Amino acid sequence: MLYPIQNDVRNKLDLSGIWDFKIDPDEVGERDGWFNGLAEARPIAVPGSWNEQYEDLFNYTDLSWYVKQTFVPASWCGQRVFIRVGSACYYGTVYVNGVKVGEHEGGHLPFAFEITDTIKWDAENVIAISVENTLKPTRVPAGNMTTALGPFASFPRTTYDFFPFAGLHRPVVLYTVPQTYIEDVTVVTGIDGADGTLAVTARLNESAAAQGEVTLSGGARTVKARLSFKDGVAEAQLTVPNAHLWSDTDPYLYDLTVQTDRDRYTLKVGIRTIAVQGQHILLNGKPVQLNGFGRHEDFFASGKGLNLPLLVKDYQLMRWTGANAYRTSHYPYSEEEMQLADREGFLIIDEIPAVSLQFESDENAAERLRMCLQQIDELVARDKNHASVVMWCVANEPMPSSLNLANLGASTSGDPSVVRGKNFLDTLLHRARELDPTRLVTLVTVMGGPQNWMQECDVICMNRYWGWYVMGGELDKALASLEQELDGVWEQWHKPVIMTEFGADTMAGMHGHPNVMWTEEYQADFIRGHLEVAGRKEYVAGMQVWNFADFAAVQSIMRVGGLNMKGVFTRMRTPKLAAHVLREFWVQRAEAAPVDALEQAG
Ligand code: BDP
Repeated sequence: MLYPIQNDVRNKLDLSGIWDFKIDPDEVGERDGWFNGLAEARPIAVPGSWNEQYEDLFNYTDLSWYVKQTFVPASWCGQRVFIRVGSACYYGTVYVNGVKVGEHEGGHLPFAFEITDTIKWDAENVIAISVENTLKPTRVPAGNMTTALGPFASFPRTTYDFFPFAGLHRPVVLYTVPQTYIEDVTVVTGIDGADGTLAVTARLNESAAAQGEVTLSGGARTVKARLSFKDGVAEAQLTVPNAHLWSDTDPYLYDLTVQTDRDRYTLKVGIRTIAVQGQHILLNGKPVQLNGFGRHEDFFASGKGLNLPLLVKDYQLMRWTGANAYRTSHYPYSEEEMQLADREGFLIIDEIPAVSLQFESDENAAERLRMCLQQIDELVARDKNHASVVMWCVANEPMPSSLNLANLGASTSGDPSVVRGKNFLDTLLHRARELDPTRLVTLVTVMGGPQNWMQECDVICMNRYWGWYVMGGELDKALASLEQELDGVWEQWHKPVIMTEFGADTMAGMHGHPNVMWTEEYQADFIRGHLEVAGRKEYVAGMQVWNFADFAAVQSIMRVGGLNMKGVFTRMRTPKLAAHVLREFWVQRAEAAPVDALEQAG
């Protein structure tokens, strides 16, 4: 799915701004024609979650309506017009001038509907979008599950540890394309000696025959090839002599333009390869470490809404720590963020919203599987051309019913959800691999989870809380257990290992000597200890701290002030002591290293 662009043939109108807003807890809006306008509406910002914009809406996740009036430029008449929503969390229904034009299930991914015939050219158009994020057991991620958690239950009742922010989280735009237009472009890059190769596939919206051209430009060089569309599809191979490769340390991007006689589309392309060999992940044939964070789209007032200044600031702070990678825990991040990752040279593990999947019954599993497959399809369609995206992640901490943190070695045999989960997860991994054989695929495992769920992964990704949820306060013992477990995992799989989560809740400003839990010293020592263990293991291909910054979680006795405080930065982005530890390992030690040890190892 192409990101809407403005050029000489395509137009776009961003409807970000203040919209009218009204909650609809009794679900009368459709019957009463709220899509024509809202009585007694209040203003709300789009993009943004509604929960932090109004205190009385904080815990509200059910149906709400957004309305905006806009003229459409008369000069667009004769072109095809689409409305595109970057993310409606969780279910969005779009109306234009009273006509329902489409609906979409699942947050964090874009969707678009053609509205050419619904537009008024001589008057304002009424755009209405209803959104609801009701927590339901069959949704992905799931909520309102019946569990026996008692006092440990959270409010709202999620199955996951972040606030269920709701609303239009990313821009709503109108855009145009010509009658016959370039609907999709896929670019696969490769390296042949000093040359770069690009296999380009372009698809039109109709199965027409047409002629076109693809051009790659960058620096002083331009490379072109003809595109002969047959049944709406054309393929071309480009070779770039002495290519300037893309990497985390030198994120060079070319401009790739696909052109027909009617349409033109340009995107940024980085030439790079990603692969696994033995214990290493190879970027452009050389071992690379994916060091950084698990993160969240989360901030004061904007909630999960796209917040561009925050995005730029977060990239700067991540770079300051020396990070070169992160995981889009626990859902796809904005397209703007992926573009920035290409430009700034971050290596991304790109994750669908399948957090804390459970497999308690065939019926619920089937419903969730349908949704996860849709999310993989939509994510790959959206992000397949980003150089930064090196790995697809199909689940975070899926768990069997018999999981017992208090007894990690407990046998799960006889638990039908283990077999159900294995089939489910294999299906997801296979789908991702089939859609995109050029990237790595993985899932992220939970402490104590079934070993064989990792079987089909290219890279073993582990979330481990030795020294926090297990052996809290006993760092030496915890780190010994970590080391033992890591070696065991390597022995079993002989695949590169990334620690995708390890972290300790830390109240900024709380200090202690000795370093008791919750102090900045404990978090600093905890992270130092983990990085030291990892530094002794050749097969560890990345350390990703949980979390980059403190973030809004659900209320419970586990979360002070409703925040998960495992950030190395506070929610306001002030560094804790641990941020300096990361800088010491990832910047100072790296700079002090006499030769590139990794390259030598390769
Ligand atoms: C892991 C989850 C993550 C949580 C983290 C924690 O993947 O979403 O926030 O634990 O407890 O299990 O801090």
